[in-house]
Amino acid sequence: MSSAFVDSVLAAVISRNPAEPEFIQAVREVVESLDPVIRKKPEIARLKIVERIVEPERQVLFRVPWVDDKGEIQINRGFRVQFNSALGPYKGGLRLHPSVNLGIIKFLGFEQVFKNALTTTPIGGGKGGSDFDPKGKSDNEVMRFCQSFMSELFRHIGPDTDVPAGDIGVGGREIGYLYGQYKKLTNSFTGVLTGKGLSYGGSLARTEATGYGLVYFTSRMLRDRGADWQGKRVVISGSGNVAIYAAEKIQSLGGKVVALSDSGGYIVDEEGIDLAAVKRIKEVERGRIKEYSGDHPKASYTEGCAGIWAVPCDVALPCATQNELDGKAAAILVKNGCIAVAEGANMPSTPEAVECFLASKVSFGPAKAANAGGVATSALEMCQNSMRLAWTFEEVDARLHGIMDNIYDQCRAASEAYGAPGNLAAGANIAGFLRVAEAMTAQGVV
Ligand code: NDP
Ligand code: 2IT
Repeated sequence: MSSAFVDSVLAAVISRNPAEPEFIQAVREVVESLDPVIRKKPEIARLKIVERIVEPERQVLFRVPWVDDKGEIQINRGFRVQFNSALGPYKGGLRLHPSVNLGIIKFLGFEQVFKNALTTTPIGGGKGGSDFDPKGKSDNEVMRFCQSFMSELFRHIGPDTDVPAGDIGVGGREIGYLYGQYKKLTNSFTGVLTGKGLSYGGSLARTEATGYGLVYFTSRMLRDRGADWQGKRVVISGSGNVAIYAAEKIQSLGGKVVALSDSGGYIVDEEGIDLAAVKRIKEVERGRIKEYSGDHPKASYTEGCAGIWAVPCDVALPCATQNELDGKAAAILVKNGCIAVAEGANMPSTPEAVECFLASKVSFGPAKAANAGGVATSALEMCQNSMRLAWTFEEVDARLHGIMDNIYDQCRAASEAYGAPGNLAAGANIAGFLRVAEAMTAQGVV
């Protein structure tokens, strides 16, 4: 829905942030759903909360020089966008991928603000990363890059200021190197990064949290349709951290994951994906999903990742990257009888795809709600670090489950209170926004 208010906010964002299509897309999606909020609460417009919320509090861009194994000097660009600290220290991941630019980090940081608000844990929103490509690099090259990246980043972060974590291309190995360099430069052992190894302050269940949380959220979507995971055919894009642990939880609940992908292509295994093999290929060998078909002769591999949405399924979970599922793919999913789509990745569905799901009465779980389990568990890691205590896997998982249920309830309640019953995308935007807006209002014009 559009109004003079929405149009004027969007026009200003577009003119101030040209050439940042992903950021504009993310802002448009949120701001358009705020129309009923502005009508009900005129003080939001008077205090210019929306106009303030679309402007990052601080953006840091820096040079990241490092020396490769051949002795050649390489130069990458580093980013940290500290978007909003109304609810707590900036919190959000670091992405290492050649496609990274300021607009992508801003879209991710903007989404993170509302996602983190939905978790109800005390964290603001931020995001960072670099156009460094970890693929094909040696461990030593990755270490030298991470050390150089942290040599600048360390002055901008801190356990009560800004707490980065992982995202695409940043897992346990990278967090370890980043943490080591931070510790050396500051001579302090703090909870400044999350996703740490268990031997130096990490939390049990953080590795699993985004995927498990996504499945807990989707379980609620299915329950509202009188359904569960038993016997469901599931297609998951990606084969990284989020995809693998979503698949693991689905299998334990009786669902059958039949397809996974990476940026090269996708595999289909009608017998159900052998997750131990995927973990070996992806987590241990850092290989390609194509290798799965080598020792699984009944499985097929298809070049190109976009075709995965044509594999018939009951539930689809896009868990790779932004705009990976477009209107055409959405229409095919609907035609094949898909009943639920939940976003493990950030903004994986294009606006046309979201429109198609909503119009076709497919249950749709938006990223900022459905994938919030990762950052929620990061907040639990911060909490354990502050207490200098470590909870059991069961304790962290139970808290995660409770947080995902609570996010689902917030989304549903907001969708009903603001005239879009059952539209969880609108509900997530409104519930997340209201929490940040209340804190910003209380804290004055800062
Ligand atoms: P990983 O790096 O572990 O895995 C990423 C997966 O997505 C890989 O299979 C990768 O394939 C694929 N992929 C990445 N970029 C592209 C692309 N441009 N086209 C096609 N496939 C691509 O990352 P995560 O699993 O951690 O992250 C996946 C998504 O989930 C991202 O959108 C991230 O922002 C989001 N997310 C992550 C959270 C976390 O805690 N890690 C929390 C919440 C959201 P390939 O190896 O070929 O590049
Ligand atoms: O998109 C995300 O929520 C993440 N990459 C996780 C961020 C975090 O701080 O754990």
